[in-house]
Amino acid sequence: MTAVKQMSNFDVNKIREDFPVLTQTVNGKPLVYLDNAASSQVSNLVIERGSKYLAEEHSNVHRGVHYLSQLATNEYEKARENVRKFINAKESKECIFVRGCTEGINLVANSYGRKFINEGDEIIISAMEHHSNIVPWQMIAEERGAKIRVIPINENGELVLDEYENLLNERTKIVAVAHVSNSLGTVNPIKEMIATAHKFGVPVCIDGAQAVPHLRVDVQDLDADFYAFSGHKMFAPTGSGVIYGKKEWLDKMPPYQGGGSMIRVVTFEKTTYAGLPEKFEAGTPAIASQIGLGAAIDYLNSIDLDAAFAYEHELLEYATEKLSNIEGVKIIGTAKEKASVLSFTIENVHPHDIGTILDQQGIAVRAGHHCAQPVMKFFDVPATARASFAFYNTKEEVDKLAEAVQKVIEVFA
Ligand code: C6P
Repeated sequence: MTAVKQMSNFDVNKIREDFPVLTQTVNGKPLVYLDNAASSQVSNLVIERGSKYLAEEHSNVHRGVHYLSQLATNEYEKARENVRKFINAKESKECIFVRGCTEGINLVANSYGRKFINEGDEIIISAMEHHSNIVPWQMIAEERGAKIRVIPINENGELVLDEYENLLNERTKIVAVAHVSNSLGTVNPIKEMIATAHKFGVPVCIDGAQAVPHLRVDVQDLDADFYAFSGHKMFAPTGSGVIYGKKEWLDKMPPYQGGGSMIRVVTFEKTTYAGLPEKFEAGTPAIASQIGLGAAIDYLNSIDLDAAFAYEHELLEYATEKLSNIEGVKIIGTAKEKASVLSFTIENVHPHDIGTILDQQGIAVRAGHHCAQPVMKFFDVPATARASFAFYNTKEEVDKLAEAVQKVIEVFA
């Protein structure tokens, strides 16, 4: 047995007071919420901000001269500015509000794809992508007569970077890759990968859904051309999300959807479009949710975020050690650089049974293919059980997870 390390001094109990959902019991046991990669929980600050908006500010944005509409517009744009600062975009108009990471990637695939991808061109993705970063590219590739090329992974769940370099060529029109894998937890060296693509003049679209809630992200430092993420995985409500795009690209790209708000002049003969970001925000947006995202960022800025991220990483290491020490448990995804996610299988037990038995103990994990079927195929498993951590989780919760996993093994022995 390997010795288990001590945790840092991060005051997790104080942080937990900010998240009311964590105080409940489930199946008669205190809730242990370890499904943060699917959706993380929201703090009181976000709940209160949402209530205030609905009680006092609710109105449509960018449309009215009246007081409430102006108020809602100001708050909505303040949220965008919060996002800009949080990811260090140059301008807030480079941060397009979308429903989530999926919509953000679809926006780039459709808009960039229809303009820049042609017959015989190539799109590079990786073997560890979530379906959201596979299917939109397959759809546009089929429409435009382009080919999908895939960066392979190794047994640890790391990208084979030599192969990546070999895939890049004059036919490559875009690279789309995850910052952090949702099924393996691997943190990819995207800064280096972006620099490599840029040597070929190829833009890169990063799926940041699992990165923004766990790592500092600076889109200018990364030199990312596009960067997509979802609010509901970063302590904000569902329906909020962002696709960041460099202005140089977004200016050249056609609108993704047509409708209200994204136009300058409409006649039956011709329509001209609004500038950024409105060009990409057709129709009434998810105003309350995006304001909630702004509040979630306020919350993250109010805590010692670097300490929180470091603590969460220690928790992942602690959990990895604990589960690795249980006979019959196999960790899927053993990359050197990992964040938040611990996928595992238990010999002769289906992951859905693991999920059900853990739920009986009040422990929420995800069991399934995690919308990453090619990853499951690579590791030759039908599914995995996945514990995913946030900075409000505790060492005691990891202990409960390990005990419950032991119980699963006993039940099925
Ligand atoms: N992963 C999970 O349990 P949306 O659904 O648009 O908010 O996010 C899609 C998405 C894109 N990329 C990655 C890396 C993701 O992890 C996700 C969502 C959830 O792993 C739900 S399948």
